[in-house]
Amino acid sequence: MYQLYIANKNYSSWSMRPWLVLKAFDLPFKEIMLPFPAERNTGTFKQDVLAINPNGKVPVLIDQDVVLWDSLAICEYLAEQHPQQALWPTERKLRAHARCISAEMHSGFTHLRSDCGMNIQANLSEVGQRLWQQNAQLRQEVERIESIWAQRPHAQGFLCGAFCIADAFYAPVVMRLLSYGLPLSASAQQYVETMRQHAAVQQWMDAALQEQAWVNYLEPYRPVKTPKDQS
Ligand SMILES: N[C@@H](CCC(=O)N[C@@H](CS)C(=O)NCC(=O)O)C(=O)O
Repeated sequence: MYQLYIANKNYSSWSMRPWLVLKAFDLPFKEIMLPFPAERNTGTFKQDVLAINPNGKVPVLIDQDVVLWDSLAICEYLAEQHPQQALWPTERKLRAHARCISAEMHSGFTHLRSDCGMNIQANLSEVGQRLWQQNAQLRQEVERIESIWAQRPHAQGFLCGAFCIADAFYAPVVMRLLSYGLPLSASAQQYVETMRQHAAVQQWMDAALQEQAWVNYLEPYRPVKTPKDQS
């Protein structure tokens, strides 16, 4: 059985991608959570990940004697191992499109990624409004994401029709857009809803909402909870 090492579901956008692919395609795996430390460079997270992966990051997939890191490499491996399932679309042109938009996500959208870190529990719509007004590059990136989503074959469907790796790559984007309440067209809102209704996405979100951990260096916007706030 595969072993997938991930970090906190609330924060770890890269972990979410292969986890969703494994769940969505019903591929049996054991999940191993290595939580981020509360403060940067503390705790055992880094040494625990380095013990299995020289890159020192999650996600990591272990398949017997094969160790894979990097979400895209993991998803490509899974697609290769399960050719009978359409992890990538079966149609050649659609598959090429799915690969391009996944790679575009993997290597791009730096403003969205750095300014709007994934934080499923948080309602950061006020922060989102401010960022939206101040950051033209963020607006351009969201515009590009909307145009990618608008190319999906059916308004109520996924990026290439049925759920595939490309959707798993855009799932954390959906989480960010929700937390930061960034303005979206009706078509993009429909895609957000389609994603939210996917059983695997729901499972990930539910688990993220249950988490108690507060990772200080991934919380640039929410005020730290004081004992008084919690009472
Ligand atoms: N490109 C990598 C990025 C992996 C990554 O940055 N993972 C984060 C967690 S979401 C991590 O492990 N950060 C810990 C660190 O950098 O020390 C992938 O696709 O898997």
